[in-house]
Amino acid sequence: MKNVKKLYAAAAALFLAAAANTCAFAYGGEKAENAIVLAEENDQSITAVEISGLDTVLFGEKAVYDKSELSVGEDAVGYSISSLVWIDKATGRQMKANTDSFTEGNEYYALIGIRADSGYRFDLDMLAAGAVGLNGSAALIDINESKIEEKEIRICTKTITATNSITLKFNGSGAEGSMEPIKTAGGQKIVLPECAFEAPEGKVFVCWKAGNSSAYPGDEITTPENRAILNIYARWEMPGDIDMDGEITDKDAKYLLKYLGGTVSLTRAQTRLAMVTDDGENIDMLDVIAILLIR
Ligand SMILES: [Ca+2]
Repeated sequence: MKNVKKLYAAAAALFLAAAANTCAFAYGGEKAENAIVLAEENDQSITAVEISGLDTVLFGEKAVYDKSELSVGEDAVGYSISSLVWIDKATGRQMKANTDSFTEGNEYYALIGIRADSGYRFDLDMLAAGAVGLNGSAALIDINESKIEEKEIRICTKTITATNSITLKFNGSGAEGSMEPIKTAGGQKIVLPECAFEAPEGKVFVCWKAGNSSAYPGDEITTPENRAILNIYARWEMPGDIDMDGEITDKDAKYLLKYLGGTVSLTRAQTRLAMVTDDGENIDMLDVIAILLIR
C-alpha cells in the first residue's frame, strides 16, 4: 500500500511538472506538496463549496492581501482555504502579500487553493456545474483556468483591473478629535462612518458635508473617480435650531409644533436638531417647550 501511494505521489508530481508550463498554478512550492494528498475510496463527497471575502476592489497603493481575508461558508464541512496569491497578469509575477501593492491600471487575477480535509473529497463535476461559489456566485471564477481534483480545487479568478485610489479625509470643522482617513477606489460605493469628533460646546452633529452635498452616517455614497482626495466636513448645529439659521427663535418652536401636528415633515438633519431634551429618540412637546425656554 505504501509503495502504491508513493507511486501515485510520483505520478502526481510528474503531472504537475508537465502542467507547470501551461497551468497558471505553478506558483510557490505548495502545489507539489498538495498533489501527494490522495482521496481514499470511502471519503465523503463534497458537492458544493463556498468561499467569500475576496475583495475585488483593487486600487493603486492597496496592499496585496493573503488568504486570511477569505472565509468558507458557515455550514462548510470538509474543506478549508489553503492559499490565496495574486498574479500581475502582464508579467506573470506573483505578488508578495503585505509588502507589494497593486498599481492603478494594471490587471491582476487571484489564485485560490481549497483543500479537502482528511476523510473528504471534492465531487469532480462541481466546478463545471457552478457549485463552487466565490463571493456568492461563480461569476468571478475563470472556469477554464481553474482546476479541480479530488483533494484540491484551484480557483483562478477573472481579471481585475486596479483603479485609481481616493482618500476620504474627515474634517471636524473645528471640533476636537480625529478620524482615520479611508483609502478606497474611485467610483466605489462606501458607507459613511459615524462621526467620532467631539461635539463643540452647545452643538450636535448633523451630517457630513462635501462641497454642496450632505449625507449621513450609514449612507452609502459613491466616491468620485479620478480624484485623489475627498474632504468631508462635519456639520454642527445647535439643538433646537430646526430651521438651521444659526439662532433659536419662536420660528423653530412653531415649526416643531407644525411637525407634531402632522402638517410638515422634518429632514434627517432637522430630526437630530429636534431632539432638544435628552430623552432619547422621542420628539414631543417637551422639545417644543425646551426651544421656547432656550430662545
Ligand atoms: Ca432657528
